[in-house]
Amino acid sequence: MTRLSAKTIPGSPTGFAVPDYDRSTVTPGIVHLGIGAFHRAHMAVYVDSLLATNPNWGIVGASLRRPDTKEALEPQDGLYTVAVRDASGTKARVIGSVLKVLDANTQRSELLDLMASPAIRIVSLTVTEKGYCYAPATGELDPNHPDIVHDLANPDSPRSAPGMIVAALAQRRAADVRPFTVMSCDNLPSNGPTTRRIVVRFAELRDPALGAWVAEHVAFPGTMIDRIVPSTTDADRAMVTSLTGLEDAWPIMTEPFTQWVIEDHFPAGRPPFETVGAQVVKDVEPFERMKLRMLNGSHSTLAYLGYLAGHQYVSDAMGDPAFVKLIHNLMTEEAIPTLDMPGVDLAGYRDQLLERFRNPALQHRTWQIAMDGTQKLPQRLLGTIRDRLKADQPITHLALGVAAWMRYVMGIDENGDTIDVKDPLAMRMMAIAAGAGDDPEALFDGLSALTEVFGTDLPENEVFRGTVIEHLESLFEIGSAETVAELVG
Ligand code: CS2
Repeated sequence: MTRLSAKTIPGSPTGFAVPDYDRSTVTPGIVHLGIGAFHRAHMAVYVDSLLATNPNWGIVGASLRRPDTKEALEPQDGLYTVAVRDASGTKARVIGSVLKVLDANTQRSELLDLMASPAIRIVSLTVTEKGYCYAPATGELDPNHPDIVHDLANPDSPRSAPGMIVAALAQRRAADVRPFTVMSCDNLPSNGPTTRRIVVRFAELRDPALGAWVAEHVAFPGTMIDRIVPSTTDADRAMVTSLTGLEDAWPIMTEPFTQWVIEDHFPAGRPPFETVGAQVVKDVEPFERMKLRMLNGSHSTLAYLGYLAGHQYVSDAMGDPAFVKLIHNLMTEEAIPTLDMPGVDLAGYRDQLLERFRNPALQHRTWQIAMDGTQKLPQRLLGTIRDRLKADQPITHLALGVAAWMRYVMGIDENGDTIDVKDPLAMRMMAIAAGAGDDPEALFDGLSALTEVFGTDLPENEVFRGTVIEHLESLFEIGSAETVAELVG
């Protein structure tokens, strides 16, 4: 089988799309840290659409942890296939915007030199929540995080995203080169201001004068990013080959829907993202909050309850009408009332989300979404819960999501089988769960004492405590599916 590459890609293929520009004329303008599946299904696709008219905005991607993306894409000259799937079929498109992938561990100075060069005007990132080395409850840099400790001791050979951004900014400052704009594309709360706080703090810890320079000169626009991207399987690889006739070591599976809302704050310049479907706005925060609380809050709730009920995929959980009703109610009764978005049809947004979650072709594993819950719960469920508690409003559905997470991180499913809990705090949580046994109160008290997740207010709140414990009792007694059915009754 022929491998996808610059040499083998057909000029005018049938049945799939290829770049509509001459890749040899494209030069890098963006460095992207964390070149995983999400970036390749989202921002890289928007950039691919604008390179024909804006060829100086190509992307160089960097992997911070593993070299696997580089290994897959290098023999393909950076080319890869995006397969857009729904019940009506699959559409394939080869994306050419990623010019090169660097492995930050072995090509660190090449990466930092590129980031320091004047041609790079944007450094964007999708390093997942935990890549920011922060305390999720407060959004502040964690100075005791092992990567931050390492990077402060070795500022010229950083391994964290904040360390790398600051190392490159320091080089630019020393060379009198205007700073790049830092654009987070992760699901953090207020991702622009949060990234700014973390990067400025790291720079201050390195050198107060550098911190002041970063605070004064570097822009951190916020973004709301949305596209569902399940991880790729071998069956997906075979399916893509059957569509294109070319072997692709790492194609990307996604849904037809895509959304990108960007705060217009790019003093170093930006490509005309609005010409390729992005919304460029003055204030992105309302959009972020809507998406995190409605989409991601429902997603995590479906993931924990769905996994416990034996559903492998989100679309399987959506096959149970009680689950559909649960997240419909969660959004309508508990999330939407906390949002202030005049002129936006939030009920329409909810219905579109329910439809997206039903997409049977996506095969999005509940286990995938369940990952890193400690980093996700604050912005997906706990912020909404706080707002509602302050207003004396019920939190029944949201609290079930939290209880299901607590039940899930015990690491044993309803059949007594082990759950592979992936989370930076997994070891601590296993120890807490082992100490608590099947006592819901002890489990709640142990897990809610993780102040970097719950803060100090929530564990002490009697309504929160009582509601979560009640749900936990039910999860222990009758299991997830029955608990959901009873609640929506
Ligand atoms: C998901 C998100 O894995 C997860 O936690 O909730 O990745 C979700 O699919 C995206 O945010 C959709 O835009």
